[in-house]
Amino acid sequence: MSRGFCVSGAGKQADAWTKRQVERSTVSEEQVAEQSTGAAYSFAAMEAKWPAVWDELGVFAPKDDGSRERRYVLDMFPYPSGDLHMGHAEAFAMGDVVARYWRLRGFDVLHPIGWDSFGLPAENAAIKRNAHPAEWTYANIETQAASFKRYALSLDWSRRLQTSDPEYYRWTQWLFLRFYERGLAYRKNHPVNWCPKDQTVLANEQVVNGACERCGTPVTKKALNQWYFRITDYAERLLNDMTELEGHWPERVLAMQRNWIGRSEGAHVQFVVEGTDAKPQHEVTVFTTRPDTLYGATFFVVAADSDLAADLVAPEQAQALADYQDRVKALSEVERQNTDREKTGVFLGRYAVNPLSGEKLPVWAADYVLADYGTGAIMAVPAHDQRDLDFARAFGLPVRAVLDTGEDDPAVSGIATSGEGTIVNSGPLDGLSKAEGISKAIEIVEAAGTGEGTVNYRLRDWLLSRQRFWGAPIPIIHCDVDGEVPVPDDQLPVRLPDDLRGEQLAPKGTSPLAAAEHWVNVTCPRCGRPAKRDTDTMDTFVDSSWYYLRYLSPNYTEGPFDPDAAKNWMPVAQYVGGVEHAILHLLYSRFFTKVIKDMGLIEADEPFAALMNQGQVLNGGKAMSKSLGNGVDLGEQLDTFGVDAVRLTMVFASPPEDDVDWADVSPSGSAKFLARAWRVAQDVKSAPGSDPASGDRALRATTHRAIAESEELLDAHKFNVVVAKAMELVNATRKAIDSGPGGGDPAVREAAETVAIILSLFAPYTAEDMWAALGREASVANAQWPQHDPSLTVEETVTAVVQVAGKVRDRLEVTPDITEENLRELALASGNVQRILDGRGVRTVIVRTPKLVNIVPA
Ligand code: ANZ
Repeated sequence: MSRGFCVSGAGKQADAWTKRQVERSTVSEEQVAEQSTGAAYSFAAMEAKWPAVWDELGVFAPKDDGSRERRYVLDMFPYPSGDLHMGHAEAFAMGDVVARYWRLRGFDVLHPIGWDSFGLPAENAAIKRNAHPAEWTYANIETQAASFKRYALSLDWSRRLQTSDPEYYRWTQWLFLRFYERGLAYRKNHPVNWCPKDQTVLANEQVVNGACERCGTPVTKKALNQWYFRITDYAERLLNDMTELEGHWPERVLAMQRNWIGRSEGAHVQFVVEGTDAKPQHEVTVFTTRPDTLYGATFFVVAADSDLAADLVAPEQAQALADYQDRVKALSEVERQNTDREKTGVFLGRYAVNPLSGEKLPVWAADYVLADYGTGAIMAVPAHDQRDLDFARAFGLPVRAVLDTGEDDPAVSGIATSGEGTIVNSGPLDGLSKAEGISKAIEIVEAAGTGEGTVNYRLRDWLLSRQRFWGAPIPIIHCDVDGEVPVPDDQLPVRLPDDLRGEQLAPKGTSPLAAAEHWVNVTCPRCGRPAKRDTDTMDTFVDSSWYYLRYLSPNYTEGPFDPDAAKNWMPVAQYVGGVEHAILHLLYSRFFTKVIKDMGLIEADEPFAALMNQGQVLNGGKAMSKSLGNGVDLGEQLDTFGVDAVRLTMVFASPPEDDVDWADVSPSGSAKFLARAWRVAQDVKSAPGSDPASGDRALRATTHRAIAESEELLDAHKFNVVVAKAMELVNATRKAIDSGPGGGDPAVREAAETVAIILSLFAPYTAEDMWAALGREASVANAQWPQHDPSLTVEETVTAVVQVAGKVRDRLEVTPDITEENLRELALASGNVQRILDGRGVRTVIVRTPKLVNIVPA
């Protein structure tokens, strides 16, 4: 926040900054000044000049009139914590290449920007500074906006939005109510992940290795009345529609989503637990993916922290269970999830009857069975499930193999077998394969009415309540008479009170909103009696699940977005962002899109047709961090090298998805190259529009090959190689000017214009300045991508004559730079030569590349 360059609305400071930079940047470019006859390359002068021109021309707003094919390019919007950093600089540079390239290719490109501006950091900052979170948030947004503008991204600023604007969260609340009406938002009392430090609940997705994703504090469980979105209703569609994304999203992101949704095919099988008070008898259902192993079940386990354990326990074991439950509760999630941990459990004094074999299995409670997966109860098959085997060995329970896989006996080896094989010891299933056994077992239990085939998902409903202040209030009123009552649409938004600040926002386990009595106490919209507002706010992932739709019509007042605009623009053609959002944000956005489609408001099934994950910016092989002290300040980099050099370095360092190590790159090298390219444009002497056909053919071939290759490389997102092509072209052009046909040759102009157009993707200031030097009107961003002439890009060939014993026997078309070895091989492989040699050996082969081969037979 202390960087000089990004002070918004401070005209004087900005001017002073410009002057300073102009001085600084010209001094650091001696190598340019050397060959310069006129002005020197000055990034600061360009950075001072062009933004106003672009603004005035409105270069980056889409026409949106249907005259061109539309394409929507979107970068994951930033969170306004301080100023932009190197990571932003990389991600946004990549997205901008795509937006700018498509614009040059004649598409109508939408490339908007906004802020994901609700969330905890603002609230924590407000507590520290005795301020309102909005003050910190909006100040940071202005800082970032100024930096983005300096960074010359081709954004349409007119669509800017902030999720913490009442005009935005009004529609977040409106969408919540539509979800509510459809039964997709509901409240239940449930043990939830609780961060004792942040004093708020966390979604499963926000718990990483048992700890709070944000602060690393071990997460505990707490029973609370919470709001959920029923995302599980969409599990199947979220999974199946991924086929549409195949090839357009990184494979690893698709794999992570699939894994998160976690579809398991299997069966529900009912076991009767004998001797409980339940009338007639207690039936407990298990979920198993391996019904073929039913005869191998030797015990039965229920989740220790589920109600089931208490329901089933025999009186004489009740105390043992209670003691065990206390032990489990004291464990952190980290400890619980540790798979190496010794298995613990307690016998409940009951037996469950195997519906297939009639065998009685001891019932245990253990913490390795999770309360909220499947049914919270399992049949344990130690021979074929490692967790069960570990448990069996810990408590001396029997192990019985029922699938002969040829592997070592698990009872002896301690390793459960899981391969293919033949079923044994299993009555009617004997002799079948695993797959046949699964089908047959399901058939049998279905016929007997003791079970059925089923599909289970790992995905849980999305817990969206947060007991924090800086988020969209949940638009529900609680009335003693009418229960949950939605706030009527015409009373939206339910605004946050603006008189809470500082300590009043501190986490207390209940939402700070509960303390704002004037805000909480309302009348019931249905009966008019005194009632209370819901005091939770929404997870900020709700805000970011639909922002891409709001950009389409940011001022629309009839709904969250104009359905016609959505028809025109959705889905997003290229989404760009970090792989850290591979699960949460993308899954939630996909869910929102599907629900909104079901509401009839959009046609797209998926929000993001293509996804690009940019890598990280490292320093010295490590992620930049305060603790390592290896942070690189973006503002300083921009001040020293200029925007274009930093952007070019980001793009040139590696393909977008790879990490960039700032210790290994050379922004000063990029700056030198840009100066060189710029100098080329200054030295062009022919008039704009002069016919390149009359120009130097070799340079034209280089230019047109660069165009053709760049197209392919850009489509494949190999932006770094495109930069290399531009460098080659600059070198060839320099050579043509200095020692070839000279700056007056129309082919030199063609080459220089091509350089400007290609560079406009990575170095917009330099490219615009080159364009102006070439006598072209602003903006190069609106230029047409040049069409390559295929007759110029075909490789030249020469004719090589092949002689056998001095007589010409064949002629081969080869490239002029063919190697001696390759030409020899080609000649010897010739059909004519083979025929003449007719099996005779070869004494010697004389090769004169590229035109002659003489073969002397033995
Ligand atoms: C018997 C069996 C035999 C199993 C076997 C596996 C192998 P996925 O694939 O992840 O869905 N299971 C079911 N519910 C559970 C819970 N709440 N907590 C812990 N484990 C649970 O895993 C399904 C398998 O995990 C189920 O199939 C069950 O063990 C166990 F050779 O049943 B299986």
